[in-house]
Amino acid sequence: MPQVDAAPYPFTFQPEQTALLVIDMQRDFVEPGGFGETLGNDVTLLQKVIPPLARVLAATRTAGMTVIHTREGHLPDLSDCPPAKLNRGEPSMRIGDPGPKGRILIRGEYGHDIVDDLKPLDDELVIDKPGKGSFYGTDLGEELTKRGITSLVVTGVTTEVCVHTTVREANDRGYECLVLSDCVGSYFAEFQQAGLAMISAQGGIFGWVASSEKFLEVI
Ligand code: TIU
Repeated sequence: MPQVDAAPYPFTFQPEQTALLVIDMQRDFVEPGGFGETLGNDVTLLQKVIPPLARVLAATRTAGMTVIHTREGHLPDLSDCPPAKLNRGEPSMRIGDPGPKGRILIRGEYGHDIVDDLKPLDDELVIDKPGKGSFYGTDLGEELTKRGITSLVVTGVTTEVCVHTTVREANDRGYECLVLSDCVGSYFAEFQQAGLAMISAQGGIFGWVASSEKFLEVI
């Protein structure tokens, strides 16, 4: 079985039972004029994730592994967006407001879609999710079961928000998770560091952490 040099100890996996999960690499989070910027963030900080993630995506496709993408967003009538999420904080624009890349975080809008460099292939599953976790309000669990997937290689944004929530949900559902440190990104350097440390602490309380280089060495 392939073994990745990871913290807190090597991560072993069966490629045919492992999926690459690419979380929320949407224009709304990584480009100006989207949801991330309305929350007051410097979205350019997330763009450094794209080149290593593109390499991992290409390698997992070549290896014939399952690739699954997620997108955070809401229905045009906002019926799946709780008022608590809509009203939280003091955003410069709210979810559903018209922005330069279309309505903020609304399914079907240009800003809601995945960046060109990581565009899903036609046969790759794209999960639309209303929350931070990829399991909440979606059929991700059923889709993984259908495909016989038991391990996840987790990438995407942001480390301490959607990536962490998803890894925690996955743990409680019995999945083994490897998080690729340079393929996840945060608007906050200290949260990136702490978020990754929290995954592998306590003997891998939520899973494993490795660089994309270490993962690419074995697939
Ligand atoms: N704000 C923030 O850091 N993240 C989100 O709102 N969603 C995701 O992380 N995808």
